Amino acid sequence: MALLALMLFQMNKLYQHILDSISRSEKLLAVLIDPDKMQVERVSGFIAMVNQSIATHVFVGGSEVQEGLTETLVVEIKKHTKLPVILFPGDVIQVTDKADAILFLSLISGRNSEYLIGKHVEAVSKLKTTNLEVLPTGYMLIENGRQTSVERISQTKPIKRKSVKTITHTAKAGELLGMKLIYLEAGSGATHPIEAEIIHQVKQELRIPLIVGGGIRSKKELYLAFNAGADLVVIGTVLEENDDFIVSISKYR
Ligand code: 1GP
Repeated sequence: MALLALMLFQMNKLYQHILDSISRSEKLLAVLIDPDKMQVERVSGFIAMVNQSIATHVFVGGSEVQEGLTETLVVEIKKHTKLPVILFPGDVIQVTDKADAILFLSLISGRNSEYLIGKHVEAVSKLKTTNLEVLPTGYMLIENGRQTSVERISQTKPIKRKSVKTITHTAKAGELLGMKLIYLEAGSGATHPIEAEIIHQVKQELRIPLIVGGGIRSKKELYLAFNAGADLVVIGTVLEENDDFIVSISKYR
C-alpha cells in the first residue's frame, strides 16, 4: 500500500508541486520554446539566462514542428537546467519521453472532435511506453482580434472575449470532466493578452490551477495576469522578439 502511495506520488510529482506552490501563494512562470524557432546551438546560452530568471518551468512545443526536432531540443535543454521540462505539443509527433511531463491538451473551446479526443487516442501507444507525467488540460482559445495558428490548424473558432459566461462555464465543465489544469490561450503572438477581468472570473469558478498565455510582452502584463488570478503564466514570443526580456525578469534584480 505504501509503495502504491509512493508510486502515485511520483506519478503526480509535478502536479503536486504546482498545487503546493499555489498553497504557498507562489506564482509560476513557464518559458515556452518552439523547436521550430530555437536552434539547438542557441539553447545553452538561452537556458543559462532562463536559469537566472524567475521562470519555474520550461514548456516545449509548437504548432508545426518537424518530427524528431522536439526530442533533440528537449535533450539539449535538460543538459543545462534542472527546471522541469513539460511538453506542450501541437501534434502527436512531438511526444518524447525525454521530457518530464506533457500537457495532455483537449481543445474544449472548440468542437473539433480530433482536438477534443481524436489526437489523444493516437497518442496512447506512444504514451504507454514513456514515464511522462500526464497532465490533463482543458485548453481554451479566446478571441484576440486576429486568427491564430491554433485556430487555423484546429479549424475551430475561439470563444468571443465578450462571452464571459461561456468562457467561465467552459472552464468549469473542463474541471468537472476531471481535467487537472485549465489553460486560457490568446494564441502565440496574440495582439492582446487575455483580459484581467476574464482571468479573474475564470479563477473564481475554478478549484484547479489556471494557466494563462498568449501575447504577454511586458512585465506589467505578466503581473496583471498573476494579480488577476493566473497561477502559471506562459511566455514565448516576447523572448524571440526581445533579447532583454529574459534579463528583465532575473531573480536577482
Ligand atoms: C502560446 O500561450 C503561449 O501558445 C505563449 O504565447 O508566444 O504569445 O507568449 P506567446
